[in-house]
Amino acid sequence: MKSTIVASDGFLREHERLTRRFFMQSGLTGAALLSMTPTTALSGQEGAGSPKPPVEPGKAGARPDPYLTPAGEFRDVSRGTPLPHSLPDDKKQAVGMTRESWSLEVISDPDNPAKIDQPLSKANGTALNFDGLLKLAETNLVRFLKVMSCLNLGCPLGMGLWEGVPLRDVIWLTKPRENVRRIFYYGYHNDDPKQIFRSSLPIGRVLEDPPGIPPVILCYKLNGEWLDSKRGGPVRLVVPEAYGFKSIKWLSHVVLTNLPHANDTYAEQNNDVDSPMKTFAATLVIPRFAKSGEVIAVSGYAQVGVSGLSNVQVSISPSDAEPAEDDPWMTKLPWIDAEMLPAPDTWHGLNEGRMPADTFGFDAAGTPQSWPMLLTNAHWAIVLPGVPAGEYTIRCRSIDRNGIAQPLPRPFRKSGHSAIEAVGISVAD
Ligand SMILES: Nc1nc2c(c(=O)[nH]1)N[C@H]1C(S)=C(S)[C@@H](COP(=O)(O)O)O[C@H]1N2
Ligand SMILES: [Mo]
Repeated sequence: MKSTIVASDGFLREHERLTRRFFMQSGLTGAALLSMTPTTALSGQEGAGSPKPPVEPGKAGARPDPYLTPAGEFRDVSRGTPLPHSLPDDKKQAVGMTRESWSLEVISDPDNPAKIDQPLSKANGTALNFDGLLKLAETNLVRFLKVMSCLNLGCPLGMGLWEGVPLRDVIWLTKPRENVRRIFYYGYHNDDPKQIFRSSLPIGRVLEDPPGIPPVILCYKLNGEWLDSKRGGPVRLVVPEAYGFKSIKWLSHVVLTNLPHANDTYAEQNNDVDSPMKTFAATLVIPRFAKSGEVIAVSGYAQVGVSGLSNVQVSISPSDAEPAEDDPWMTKLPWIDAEMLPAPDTWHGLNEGRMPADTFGFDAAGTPQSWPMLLTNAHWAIVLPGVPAGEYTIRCRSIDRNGIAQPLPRPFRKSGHSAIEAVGISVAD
């Protein structure tokens, strides 16, 4: 039942820094901290990878510890042969994958036409170019934190500060009149229809934002830098509350359609394409061995989905007393509240470590208005009481802002990961 735990090195470093403070306050000594082994598999394969060596407390905090994932450290799940971001520069220039050559067409769907008066098209010479996009940003720039998470993986791909222009500003430029029920959109796909990777949204979601959720954006910056080719640059769509497949890279076309249903490429692979991000907890640092009667320090992160995060709970129970069959959601385990750790005080990777002004959910001083913040990662830690010798299983779960414990309220795999993670620990005298 052990789920995937994959994190970037940077993510672990930040985690070490946050948890060290907590464990020191809890009276844990350096030796106890030294015995902790991150469970993180860094190979990118489900359940694979060798455990990392123990954390050296002396080193934690000695170097920059990014909470934000540097662009190059995101996990990459892009499709395409060749991968569009691996094309040579002159080819990128020729196909519109550079800031100089990029343009976006916003047109009506010929099969299910939406009535729009002024399509943005290459044929009319009205397609939006990069300068035009930056012009829109002068009056309506949007920045928000979001964890990029793949519906089909058990662990986030990276945490970013995404910056761009609301997609609706560009939709309005086309003067839509009627019969607009959805949009679908895609990016450069080697001019091979078989390689197209398309996603879609109801027009209502583009025009209006649910409370506490930022707009859908045409994104051109990540962590304050131009969005690089690997992350979908020069321009990708970013849908804040959605799994990664809605955030199309190398964006080239937005189509307004009267089609009433989703036509995402991801739907063809048996995915629930209307599923916003779920809340779940996972461990990052957990001992595989412990001494009987001695406390056990465990820490991890939680992805904060659309229902928010109230807290994280951890259980330790004998491995031979597995959860009963009539308790599939494991509600009867001895759950103990963990401590949610504060937001980073320095945003390593951003200019001067500061969150820029006008970032969604932050005040003018660059402090988050609430934490944990929706659609980001939060860190937690706990010191479990000692137990007698034996084999144990440690589990963790999130409790969302509605008070609902993981894996509920949406336990099905094809709507995103939410299975409760289980890690074994041997306790000896
Ligand atoms: N054009 C294009 N956009 C794409 C994809 C793709 O294959 N092609 N993959 C999607 C999926 S499934 C995910 S999870 C995210 C991953 O974003 P990242 O590579 O920035 O982490 O990109 C999405 N956007
Ligand atoms: Mo994905």
